[in-house]
Amino acid sequence: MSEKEIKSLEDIFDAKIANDEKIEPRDWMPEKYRQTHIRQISQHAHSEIVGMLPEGNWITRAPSLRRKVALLAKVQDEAGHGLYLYSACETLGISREELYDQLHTGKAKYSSIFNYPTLTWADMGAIGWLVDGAAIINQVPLCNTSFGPYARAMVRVCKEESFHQRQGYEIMLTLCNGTQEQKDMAQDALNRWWWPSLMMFGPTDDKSTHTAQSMKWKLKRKTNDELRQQFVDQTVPQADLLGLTVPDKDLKYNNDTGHYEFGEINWDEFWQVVKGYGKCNKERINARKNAWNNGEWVRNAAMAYAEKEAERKAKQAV
Ligand code: FAQ
Repeated sequence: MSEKEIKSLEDIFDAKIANDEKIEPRDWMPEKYRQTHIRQISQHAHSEIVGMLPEGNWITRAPSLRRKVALLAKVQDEAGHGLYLYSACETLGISREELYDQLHTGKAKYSSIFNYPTLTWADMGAIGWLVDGAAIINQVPLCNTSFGPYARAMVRVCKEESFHQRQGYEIMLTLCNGTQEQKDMAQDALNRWWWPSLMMFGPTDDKSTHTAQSMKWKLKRKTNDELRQQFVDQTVPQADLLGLTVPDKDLKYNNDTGHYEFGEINWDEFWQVVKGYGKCNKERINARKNAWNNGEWVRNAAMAYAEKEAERKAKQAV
């Protein structure tokens, strides 16, 4: 392709971004745009399926049939989110096998939050309330992201995340209206999940490597710090309503700005977890690798069936 032809494709691409039109898989796009999307969408997909593990751990121990059904449905939803996202990612020209390989070999990241253990039933409440709450705040703007398949996947994901957030908050509410022991359990879960939830939004804007370019491409519609602030502003009043204390001695409402100011995040802890040294990193990756290896016969059987069906249809067509 001549330089002139590339320039004209770039102009069409830039005009689409400027006019808030969607970029679709068959459209020309800069190679860096494609790679950045593969990185973010695949990391998002991996987070969804690794994110099934901490809660899956509690399905057999849910305290009632009602709680079990809701938790089971939620964990299944996360698998569905992974599927929409892997499919969206595949439209960018990368195969599902390559994507899984990147997860299993540590080449691709997944959200830091899923490397923390789930120690009590209250953690199911805290995850729904805080982790899914943070996920919604991060993902609602992504419904308007510039790449069509990602934006469309996010619409359904967000609807389901909203149910997840409510089921978590309802668990917290029940515990907080229960015995002192139950309320203590809820407080302990908040103490352990609060700071990791703030870390989910990623490094501060001045340390974020991708935000500036991703904002220009309208992949990201809000910065990490903007979303984190929105989460704190929305969640602190919810903690007040539960009668719980947010574990941050520096937290205070600023009447002038209309926002909560909060304490320093432990970024050393964040980077340690991202680099693989969190409490559960090894366990999570091993669980995913085992699922992949144990599922080999299912994939083979499905492929063999698909091949036989194709052969049968080809014969019929003759
Ligand atoms: N964990 O330059 P930035 C869910 C990495 S919700 C690990 O700011 P970017 C629902 C980042 O990849 C959770 N790594 O990066 C659910 C980059 O490294 P790289 C998933 C992190 O992409 C609930 C480096 O740091 N949600 O799963 C994290 O512009 C309950 C520099 O960072 C999404 O993925 C982190 N927290 O902004 C499921 C949403 N933060 O790639 C089950 C879509 C940053 O250069 C149960 N993703 N890093 O090696 C995004 O919005 C963005 O990718 C951000 C990061 C905001 C996460």
